[in-house]
Amino acid sequence: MPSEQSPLFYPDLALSKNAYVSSSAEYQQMYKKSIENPEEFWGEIARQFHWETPIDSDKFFRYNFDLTKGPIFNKWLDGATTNISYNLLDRNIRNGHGDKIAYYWEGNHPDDYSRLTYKKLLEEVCRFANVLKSLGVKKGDRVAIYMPMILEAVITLLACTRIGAVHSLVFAGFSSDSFAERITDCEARIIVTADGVWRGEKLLQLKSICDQAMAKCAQEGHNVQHCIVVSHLERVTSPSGSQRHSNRTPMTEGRDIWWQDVVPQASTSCYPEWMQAEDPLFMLYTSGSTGKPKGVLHTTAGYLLYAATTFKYVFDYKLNDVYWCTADIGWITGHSYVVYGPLANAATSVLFEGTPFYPDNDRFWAVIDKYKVTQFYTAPTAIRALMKFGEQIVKKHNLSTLKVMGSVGEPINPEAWLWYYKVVGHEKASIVDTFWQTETGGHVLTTLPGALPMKPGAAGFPFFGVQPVLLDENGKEIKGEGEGYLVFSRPWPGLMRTLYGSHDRYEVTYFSKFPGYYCTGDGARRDADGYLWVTGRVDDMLNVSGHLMSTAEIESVLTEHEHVSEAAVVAKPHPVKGECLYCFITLSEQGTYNEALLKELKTHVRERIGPFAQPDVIQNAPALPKTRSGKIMRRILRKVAVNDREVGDISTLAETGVVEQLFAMRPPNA
Ligand code: 6R9
Repeated sequence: MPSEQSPLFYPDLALSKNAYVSSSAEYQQMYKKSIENPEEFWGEIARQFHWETPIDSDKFFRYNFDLTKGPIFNKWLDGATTNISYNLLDRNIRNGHGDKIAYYWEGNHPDDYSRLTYKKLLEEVCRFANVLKSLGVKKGDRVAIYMPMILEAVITLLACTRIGAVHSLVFAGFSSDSFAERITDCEARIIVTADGVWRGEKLLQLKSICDQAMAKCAQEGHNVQHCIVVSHLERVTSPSGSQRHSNRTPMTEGRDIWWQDVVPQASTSCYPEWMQAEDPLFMLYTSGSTGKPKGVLHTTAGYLLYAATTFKYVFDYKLNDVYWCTADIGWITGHSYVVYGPLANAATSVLFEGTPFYPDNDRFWAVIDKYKVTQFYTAPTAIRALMKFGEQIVKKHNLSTLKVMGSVGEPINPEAWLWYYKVVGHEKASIVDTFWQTETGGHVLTTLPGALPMKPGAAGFPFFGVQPVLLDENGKEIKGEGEGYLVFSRPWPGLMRTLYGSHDRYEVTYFSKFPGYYCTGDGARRDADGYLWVTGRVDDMLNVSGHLMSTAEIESVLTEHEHVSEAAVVAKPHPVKGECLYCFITLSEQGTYNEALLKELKTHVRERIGPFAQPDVIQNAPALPKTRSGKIMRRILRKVAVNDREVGDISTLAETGVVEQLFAMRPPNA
């Protein structure tokens, strides 16, 4: 494990000099203020935004993190009213940024690109807001979204915020089953999607997935009233050349509406709905360790402050910079750092529809070169995948504009960090390894690019207002060097407020393990220099290419198969994906372990959850290692997965012979 012996990498002097925060001392000073005087710290930031009803300083923030003292709550700027789209668009236009580019859109095919200014974005947002209104969408209603990386996706999110509707975006890589479950859970009556999208050379028929999802919802008694469909395929270039794809998806009369039939004629002005600071802004599902997804709910004022402030300081964004986050808008990174954070800072961003590998493996570098990107934000899994193609392909492009490069989604291994730093960033750009979660709304641990030296693999230090604590199993604080559960002892504005429709589950999941603390579910160690190293999940969660999923959700899908009586899933380290799924299945008497069964199971997981969840290995396990109380010992399964016979103490197992049997039965390709 890397440690305090790791080399320190200092920020480039010129970058440091011009940065918002230029030194460790300056960071310490600001951090201290944010902890000791949050009203003043966040109040100064809040004053840069528009409040229709002013902030009541008596209600600046309130919280309870201790279940023994009553319900858990966390409120910021209660009583103030505002509208997010107004702050992101109208306010920036009033400040003279109307003609500034909000997004450069870069299509899957390099021939397809466009751009949108702040002024035009506001017009489009108003148009679509008016369409939603005309379909009866009101403040507080949920709108489910299943969209690719196109400008209409951003427009849809902001149109919801314009009228106070709560958006619930589902990553367009989830299966129809997963989408249906999420539509029903949030009771959305309106869906927004596109007919389809090219991802590399693959065509994804998004609207047919929505059709299947809507049919499933109907079976559950939930009827979707309208599905608005962007006609996208016929305006883009297909991989086979310039011919357009005009195979239009079937539309259900009375329910389905083409975006292009209703949006262009709608009015370009729409008065914003003034929202209470604590009114819901959006929900976003994340995997829960019981298997049922959790609808993480973020509210208005606090989220705005936090997304805006983290974006500004962590990427050190200046007005002429061009910023690019490669995350899909279906994930929290896309919400906070493709949409809300950048727009709150009047930033110019790249919105990229494609993949790093199309038309060639240098697409990321080509796009950075094309738009002269200054801040680039991606995931370790992408870096590891691109490292394989060597340095030459990177060097073909001019990447000298890069100042800050971010990493997110999982711990970054030092090897990938060094490659990113040396080959992509020319040892000049600072790396920010941002640790955070869907639940935290924005970055909570990172270094600031001009202020603090970096250590490859360490997330670093808390962002302003964030107070991390390491606890041991008994809840005792580990001060100084050491490793433990990563928890937070006080709220910051962007921390989620509840799980949609299930405040009990919210309290139990995040606040019951250690009274008084928000529990991340990750472990971390603090080194002698105070750097925090996130070591990964301590609960039953898996992180495959930055996609978080629970063992329980995969296991329950595997056991849906009539011949699988029991399943246990563990993470196995993977050179590109970070982790991959290693599954153990116990078959029923009728079942036979063969190629056909493995194929069926893999397809089933893809269909029920999504392609990203496909198992890499499925091993036959006549029995699973269990304690006498029947608890599966995943610790042992993780050893089997990596073929490490140092399994440690197995005396608590009901049957010790199981372990040897599992090692003997490892599939040859595992
Ligand atoms: C933003 C996002 C959250 C989980 C989190 C942790 C892992 C994210 C990380 C990281 C180490 C980093 N994670 N960033 N681990 N270093 N820089 O990814 O949200 O999808 O909710 O995942 O991802 O395990 O708990 P989300």
